Amino acid sequence: MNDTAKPTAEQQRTRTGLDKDALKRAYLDNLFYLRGRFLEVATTNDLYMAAAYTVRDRMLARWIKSAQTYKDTNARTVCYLSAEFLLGPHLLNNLVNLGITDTARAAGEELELDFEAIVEAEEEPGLGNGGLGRLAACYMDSLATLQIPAIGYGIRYEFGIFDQVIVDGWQSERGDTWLKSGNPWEIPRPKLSFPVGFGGHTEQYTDEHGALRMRWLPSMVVNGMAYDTPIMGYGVGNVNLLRLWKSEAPESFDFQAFNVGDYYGAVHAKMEAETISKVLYPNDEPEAGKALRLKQQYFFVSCSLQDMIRLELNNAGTLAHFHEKFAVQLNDTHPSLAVAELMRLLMDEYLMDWTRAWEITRNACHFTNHTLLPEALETWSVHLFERLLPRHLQIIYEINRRFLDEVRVHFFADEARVARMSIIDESFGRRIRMAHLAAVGSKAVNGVAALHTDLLKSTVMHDFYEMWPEKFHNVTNGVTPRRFIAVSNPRLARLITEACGDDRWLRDLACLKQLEEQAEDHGLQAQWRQVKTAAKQDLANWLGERTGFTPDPQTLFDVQAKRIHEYKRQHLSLLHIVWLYEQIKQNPNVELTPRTFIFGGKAAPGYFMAKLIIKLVNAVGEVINNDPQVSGMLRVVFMPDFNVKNGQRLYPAADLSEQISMAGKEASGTGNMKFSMNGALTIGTLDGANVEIRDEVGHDNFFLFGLTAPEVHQRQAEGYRPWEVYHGNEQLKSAVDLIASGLFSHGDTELFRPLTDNLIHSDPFLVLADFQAYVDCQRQVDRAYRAPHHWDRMSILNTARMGKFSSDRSIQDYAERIWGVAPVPIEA
Ligand code: CJB
Repeated sequence: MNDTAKPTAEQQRTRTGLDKDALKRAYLDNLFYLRGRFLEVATTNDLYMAAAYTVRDRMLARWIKSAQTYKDTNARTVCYLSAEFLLGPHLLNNLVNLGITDTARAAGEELELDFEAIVEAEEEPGLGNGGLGRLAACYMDSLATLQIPAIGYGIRYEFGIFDQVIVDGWQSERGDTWLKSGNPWEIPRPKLSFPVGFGGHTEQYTDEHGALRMRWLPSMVVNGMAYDTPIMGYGVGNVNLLRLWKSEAPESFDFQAFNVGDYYGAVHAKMEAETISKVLYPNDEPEAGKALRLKQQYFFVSCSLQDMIRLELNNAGTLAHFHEKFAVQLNDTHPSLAVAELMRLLMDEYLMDWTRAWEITRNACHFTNHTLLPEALETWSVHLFERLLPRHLQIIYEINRRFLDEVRVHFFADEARVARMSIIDESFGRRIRMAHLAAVGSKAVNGVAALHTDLLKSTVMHDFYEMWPEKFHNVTNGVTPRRFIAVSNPRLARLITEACGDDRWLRDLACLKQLEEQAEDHGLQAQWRQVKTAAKQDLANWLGERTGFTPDPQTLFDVQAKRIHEYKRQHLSLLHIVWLYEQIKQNPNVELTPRTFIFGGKAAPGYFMAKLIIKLVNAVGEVINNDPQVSGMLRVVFMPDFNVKNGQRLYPAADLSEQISMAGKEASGTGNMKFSMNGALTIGTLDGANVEIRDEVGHDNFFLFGLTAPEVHQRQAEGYRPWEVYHGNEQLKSAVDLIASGLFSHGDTELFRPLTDNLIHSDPFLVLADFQAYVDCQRQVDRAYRAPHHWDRMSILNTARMGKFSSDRSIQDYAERIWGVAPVPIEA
């Protein structure tokens, strides 16, 4: 290496070349120098770590070049603030994005390594609960691929989402230990850390210009330390940054306390600081009131904004153009404290006046809403704020005071509306409505699918929409075809590339349209079916090893995989299964398409009904799978521990994708897109993005059933009486009764009572109301599957018409309509 300590081009080529020999050499080097091992004695983890370092090394030069170019060109940068990033395994994804999967495989073969076992050894970072966190990860992939300068900011949870194991049919949670064997993808930055205060009080003072100012004297300060992960774009030189914050005590020991003999107290303070980033809250829709969760939110928001301010001051020397430099996207309300924190930093730390600070804040922030569920709309008690964030409370009061004056003028003396729109909810104790704070403090507000945005505008944010119609946008969600086709379903990726003539579709998913012309081609259909059957066989083998039950790949694989929640209605599918079981028992010759029902998903640990639904799936499976009379016709299996990695096994193998939420409840859904891209047909309600998926793939290629959102609303407004539905439908009644009878619970008639009683007497998600329509629709599915050419054609058309649901399209929408950012290309 020369004096400037920068590797020459030649050194870099031999050190980080992409050819097979360079990969082999680097791999053995890394194994030796970073793991202290040679091939004969290396553990699987050593082999994986060496592979990860070898791949990471190949991203570093591009990463540095990206950062340097973004800085030199002073590029406008997206800052995606999210409490969750559900990344999934890195290794194979990075190989695909670097375009060296085949080379790496060949290098591995020459070294006599088991490539699949090495890929399999990676423990995924489960830093998210479900859709919202995975969406953030897809968006990071697309931002890099579209060459848009971006930083993802979040929390480096030591424990991510729990691992799910099934014990006696019940979900049991195990702590996630993703960091146990080390994380080769991150680079710790011990010197890059920021102080974050909590508690204490505020005081007024007069600055040197005679102006009255506020300062906050927190009673506790923690540090947030940066851990950086490179996010590689596909087929480009751009590598963006994911920066996650870990909380630490400012000093590992409080020496003063130590000196007076309070050793325990000193260590305790350190532990308390570290608690903040210790664990992800395992609810996919937030639960109210947990002080630690508010601390987590403030912690990562403050670190992230301080970091942006540092970057801008380094570059521009002033914060006057902060909002021109950064487009800050708030992923749901979890980071909405950014509005108050940016105001505080600009005014209290950088001595800006209110008007200027507000102008910057309102133009920097943008807000995405991801749910209309009332229980998920975050509020925090004023009391908690007083205790933890007294300065922010003052700022929020002032934002609200000014905002409500605007409301009064705009809606001329409509005090009822003022109360509805206020950031402070005065109705049940005083609470801060985080969605209102985010909406007031943002330049744009968006929903995540057309229907969801319409409902947002007509219900929970209606007043805001009336006041600022131009602020509201729809950006329909999307998913990355790199991870969800190329990485998860390489056979399908190869077939598509062959059929399309090239692999441009991976960068421009609309190219899949070319497949349409060949949808009737029996040659392609046969290959298509082979690919699907092979994926089903892989999944069957995996399930066999994990659950002891190996499904038959010749049966229709009917899959519902997502968080377990009553609004998603896994129990609607269960009622159908029980009904089918009865049909076969009563008439063994009944004409049915043999099916395997596969469920997957985690329940929030404190959500009793969701856990009971998991138990019911397993209980029904146990009885049905052991009944020789229905073998070959009906099977039910629960895939344990649904996460990104296991999802990648499911999407390619599904024939039918269940998207059966009560209309109006699922904001978008993204699993629906992953299944459909992989050629599964959807049975679904007109909810979330299903509406748009159906419009894209064609109404004939989608199995639609159930009440629409307005019909749901009407049914509920009229006074929905589920017991009337139950008594009015013989088949439905007998399915519910069979569950209650104890048949699936070894005679215990109490076990599933909470579920059956809830359905009969309350049924908040209209399961019973949609039952008959669902069963009828499933009959159509049955018939369609028995006509293989027809089915294959529909399957091909589903994939062919999924262009709209690439996250590249979503990011393009955000870039053009919301952020106003342009690509900064870095050559590969
Ligand atoms: N969502 O995963 C979450 N967590 C929340 O707290 C709120 C919403 C989901 O976000 C996804 C991404 O936008 C949506 O597709 C999904 O419908 C929604 O439930």
